[in-house]
Amino acid sequence: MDLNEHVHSEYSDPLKQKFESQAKEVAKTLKAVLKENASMKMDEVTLKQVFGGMRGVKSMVWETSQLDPVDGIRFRGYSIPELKEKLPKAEGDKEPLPEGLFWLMLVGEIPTEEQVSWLSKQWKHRSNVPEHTFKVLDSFPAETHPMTQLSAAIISMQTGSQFSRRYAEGMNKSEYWDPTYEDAMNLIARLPRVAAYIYRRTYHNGDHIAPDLSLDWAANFAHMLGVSDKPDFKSLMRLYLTIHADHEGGNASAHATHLVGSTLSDAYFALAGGMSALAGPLHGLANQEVIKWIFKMVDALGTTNPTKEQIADYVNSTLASGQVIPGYGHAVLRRPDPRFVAQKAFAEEYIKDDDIVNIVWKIFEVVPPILDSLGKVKNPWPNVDAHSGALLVHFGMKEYSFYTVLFGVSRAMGVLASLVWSRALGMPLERPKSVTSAWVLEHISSQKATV
Ligand code: CMX
Repeated sequence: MDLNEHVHSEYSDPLKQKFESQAKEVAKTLKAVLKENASMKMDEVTLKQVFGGMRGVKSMVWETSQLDPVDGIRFRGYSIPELKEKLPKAEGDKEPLPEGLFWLMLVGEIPTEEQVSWLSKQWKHRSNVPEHTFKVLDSFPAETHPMTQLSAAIISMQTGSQFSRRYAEGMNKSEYWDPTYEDAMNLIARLPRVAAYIYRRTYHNGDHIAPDLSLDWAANFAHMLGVSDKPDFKSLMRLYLTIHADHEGGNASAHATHLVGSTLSDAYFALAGGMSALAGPLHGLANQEVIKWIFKMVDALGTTNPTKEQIADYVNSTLASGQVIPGYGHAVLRRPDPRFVAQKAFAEEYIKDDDIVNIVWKIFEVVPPILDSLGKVKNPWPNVDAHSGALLVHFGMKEYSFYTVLFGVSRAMGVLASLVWSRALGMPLERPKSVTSAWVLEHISSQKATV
């Protein structure tokens, strides 16, 4: 038995109890509904969708959040402005505590201050990272991309998976959700320490900063990163880690976690799969690409105060060289991303006259009409990644290759809360049907012949 397990077995767990009673109810209802309506059509799939990355095909259940193309993300029905208003906050801060969002995603209720403080303490108790994980990280060359290090660190902690151990011991199916919950809680608790370790070894000569267990989850992470002593940086981390947590189930990191988890791989394997998806430039890596692109623009133009005309020329040259404008466009959204809007509001409140923030705001005016004029981009508006880098640079974190790790620490909360739900609802192995292109051509001819 590891130390963490010993510590939390002595605590009664109100979140787990609440989840269990809710999940049992939901599972019972869904079983009956499914039996009665099994053949009801949920969607029709077109050829364009088959070749077009399955956009919009309704084919999975994801309890923790839902995305509307116009209104944006809602976590258990709550928009980001509502979360900012209703979730418990640290003393003297206006930003929500991510612990509160995890509670909400898992059981669908806005937690009380006491419940959030209980969860904060739980994660502290569970935050001990195994020694071999640090050894695995230390074995990587310093220039290894931080997302490679993050995935490896997550996989290295799989040695402590309670799900895998209990499965090997012959656990009953009805219990799968329980060790998945334990694995999820342990993983989320440890990620800030792991991520901060990656940051300090990669960019600060391994000069590590010990955790401060008097702080909440996000503030302790900010502390261990050692980027800025300003309380506003802790506020930013609380907001950042809240808004990046979940974006319904079809996005690549969520879907990858879900797919891997559906094989009854444990939460460590599943999250590492999700993080590998997040590491792609069309998804989470876009946050580093945005700031890299802005830095290159500043260099090329020779000014940190470019005019809108200069920015437009730079945007056009990026497009002409066959590259996308990072931070713009989205597979589902059709309006400025509310996560972009929340970060802009943060900058308006906390940051005055910052060159890179000002550039981000000018880009926001310049890029949408240009993308619109291409006539093919479905959403010319900024997504979450368009703003986050500028806020981090403001507080002194210029090492943009680390940014996707921050996204990953947050995303773990949503995808792991959903994994616990998938196990509780007995979701089966995911196994859609594929066809060859020859089959598609034949199918088209036979369909036409019957008309
Ligand atoms: N710059 C230039 N062209 C873009 C574009 C952008 N920001 N966004 C879309 N397009 C292009 C696509 O490349 C595609 O062109 P082709 O037909 O020549 O291949 C066309 O517009 C249609 O694409 P779409 O249907 O509007 O967008 P998709 O659903 O296929 O892709 C996304 C969505 C996010 C991958 C795309 O908008 C993009 O590449 N954006 C830049 C990268 C980015 O910011 N990713 C982060 C998304 C948020 C996240 O997951 O973190």
